[in-house]
Amino acid sequence: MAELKALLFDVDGTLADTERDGHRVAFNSAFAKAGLSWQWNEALYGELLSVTGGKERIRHYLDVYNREFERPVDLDGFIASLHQSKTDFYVGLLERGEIPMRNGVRRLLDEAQASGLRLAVVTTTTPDNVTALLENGLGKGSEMMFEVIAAGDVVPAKKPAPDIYLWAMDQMNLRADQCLALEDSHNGLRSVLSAQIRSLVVTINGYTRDEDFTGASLVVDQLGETADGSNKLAGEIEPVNLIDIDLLQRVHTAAWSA
Ligand code: XBP
Ligand code: MG
Repeated sequence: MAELKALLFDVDGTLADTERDGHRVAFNSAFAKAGLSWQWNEALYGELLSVTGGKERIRHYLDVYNREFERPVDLDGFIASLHQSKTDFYVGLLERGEIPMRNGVRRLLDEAQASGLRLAVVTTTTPDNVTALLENGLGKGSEMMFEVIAAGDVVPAKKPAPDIYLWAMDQMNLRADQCLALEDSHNGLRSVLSAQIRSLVVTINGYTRDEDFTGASLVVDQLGETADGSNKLAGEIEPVNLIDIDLLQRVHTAAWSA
């Protein structure tokens, strides 16, 4: 049984509830600025989240929901510049402090550091977004807490492909049985499990609560801030009151002795 050495954190939906009031709003601002009449409402955005990656999501929208749009000759360039504008709006939202970190994130990161666990970010979102979220949500320099930030186009195949997790573990010289992942979505779960990581804690959010989390070690509503701040939704582990390092150690042991 390998010892738990590192926690790998997803970003969107896991560190912060960024999608509905963050990314979605930024996409709409970028569309308006470009003179496009596209509007992604909350329900449509929920459907669009089936595709990870902002550029990939715009393309999927054109392929499935807006086939009548007259595509520019350089569609890749058009999507890339629209997406850059979206990133600028999104970073602006974060700089104005509009997206807080989720409950228990700061606490768990502090506990993990104190107990000597190594930390990484593993996400499909753009690196600038990660920097802005961490700096504004956890304070200047907080990025340094993470040994590796695996983000965006560093691998061509985004989640649910395993590539971003494999890339992060390779950078850290770690094996799957030394890592525990924290995710919020089915696509994230598929990426983790395909990378052969068996210890997986899912914290659901509004968009992901009804997704299939078969294969997760533990599904909870949140990491929790106080002693009984976390409620278990699925998983064999007992008892679950708060997601702390002791609990994550138990999750890891159970996952690899099953
Ligand atoms: C979430 C995503 C991202 C964001 C938008 O990924 O799929 O695409 O919605 O970010 P994760 P970008 O949960 O793995 O962090 O527009 O920068 O892609
Ligand atoms: Mg996520």
